[in-house]
Amino acid sequence: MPPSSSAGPKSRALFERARRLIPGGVNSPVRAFRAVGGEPLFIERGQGPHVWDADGRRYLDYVASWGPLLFGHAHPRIVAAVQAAAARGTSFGAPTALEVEMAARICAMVPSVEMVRLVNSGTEATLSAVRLARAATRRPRLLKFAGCYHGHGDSFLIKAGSGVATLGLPDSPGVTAGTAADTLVAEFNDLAGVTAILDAEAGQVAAVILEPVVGNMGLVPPAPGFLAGLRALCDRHGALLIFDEVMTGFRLAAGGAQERFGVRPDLSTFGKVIGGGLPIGAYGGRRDLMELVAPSGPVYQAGTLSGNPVAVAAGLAMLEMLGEGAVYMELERASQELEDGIRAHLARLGLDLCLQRVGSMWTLFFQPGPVRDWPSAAKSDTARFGRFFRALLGRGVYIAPSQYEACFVGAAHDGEAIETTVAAIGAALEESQS
Ligand code: KE4
Repeated sequence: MPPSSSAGPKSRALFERARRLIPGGVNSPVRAFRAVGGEPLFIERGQGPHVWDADGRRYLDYVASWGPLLFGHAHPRIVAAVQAAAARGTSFGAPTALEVEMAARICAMVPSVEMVRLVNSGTEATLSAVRLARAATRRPRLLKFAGCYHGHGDSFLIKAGSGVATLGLPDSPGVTAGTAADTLVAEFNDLAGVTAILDAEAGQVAAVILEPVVGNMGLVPPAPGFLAGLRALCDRHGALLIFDEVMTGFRLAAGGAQERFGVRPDLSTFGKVIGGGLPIGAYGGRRDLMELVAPSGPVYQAGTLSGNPVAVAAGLAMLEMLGEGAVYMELERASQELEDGIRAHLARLGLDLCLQRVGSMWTLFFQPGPVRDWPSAAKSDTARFGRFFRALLGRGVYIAPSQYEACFVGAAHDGEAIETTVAAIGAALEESQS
């Protein structure tokens, strides 16, 4: 079946049924295609760089499960690891050797992580890291950045990115005024703004949390000196620096964005890649902080399926593959080829659009740019992005269904896939110019 710019009959029927049973018909808002119009594709299977929808249509996939699938869909080594682990039992509620190996790998790959706790999602990782920071500093406030997304924990749903920005929900009902009062918001890349808040809130800020490279307002890199400036400000004010590397971890480098930019946080959060597509999260960092976590310390955090052997087996297979070859060089080469191709079409068509990329994460903003923070990201022409998204889908390329998300190149995107993508983007840009 040829690809289509809109959902086929089987996806539509599934969506109709789903909407009666699941809020909005989806188990996560950003999947609902609300920002790009039309109904979501229901995906039936994936293989390498492709996914097939319920109507049998094939697409080159740049969502990649929102980041985890660095080696594409259904990689044989990950599938085999999952099958073998599941055959030994899916969960024990007891420690297993695999979890120790995973902790050792994370600590070896990310030098700032001296100790780590596995959880089941990025949200669990970030809310646990913030609880730990508040306990360690005995301070109530958290400073985050507009447009950054750290999962759906109450403290984070203040001017958040990702689906919150996509749906235009500035904050979420259900978050109490008290909780919101303890979350301070600065603009990304604005050190002066951070300085002013930390000065005004002297002694009250437990931590500064950020995506060191933002994926959740679209791809926004840190300005030169921004991350190092935050490190110095946190040191001066006795606040902890938390890098939320749920999306960037193990993707932008073996040691994540902190390796790429050479800034050492006190705590880091992870997810996605370390689960190989299965549910997982992790938080870790300085030993003196992590030893405060129960049962070694008083900061409580728990999880029935934390360190689940099947998820950890998939993640270990992923990390093993990351350690074996020049995958990051491969990702950089393919991503650069994609960027060069898109820029050539923008020049050919005389389109003043803003393409931003760090490593294998990229976003084409429908505005001249540059996009440095949420206010600048929010100037994007989201209606035009929606037309582009659908024109691209009709040409068999499936990117993130929101202007405020990153797209992901994977090791399975070979030369042919990149060439096909570049051609489709060129045609979709032409079609959606009006
Ligand atoms: P989860 O709870 O969704 O596993 O992770 C939350 C999270 C935390 N931190 C960062 C930097 C993240 O990107 C995420 C989740 N990312 C979104 C994609 N923008 C997940 C997609 C979704 O919400 O369905």
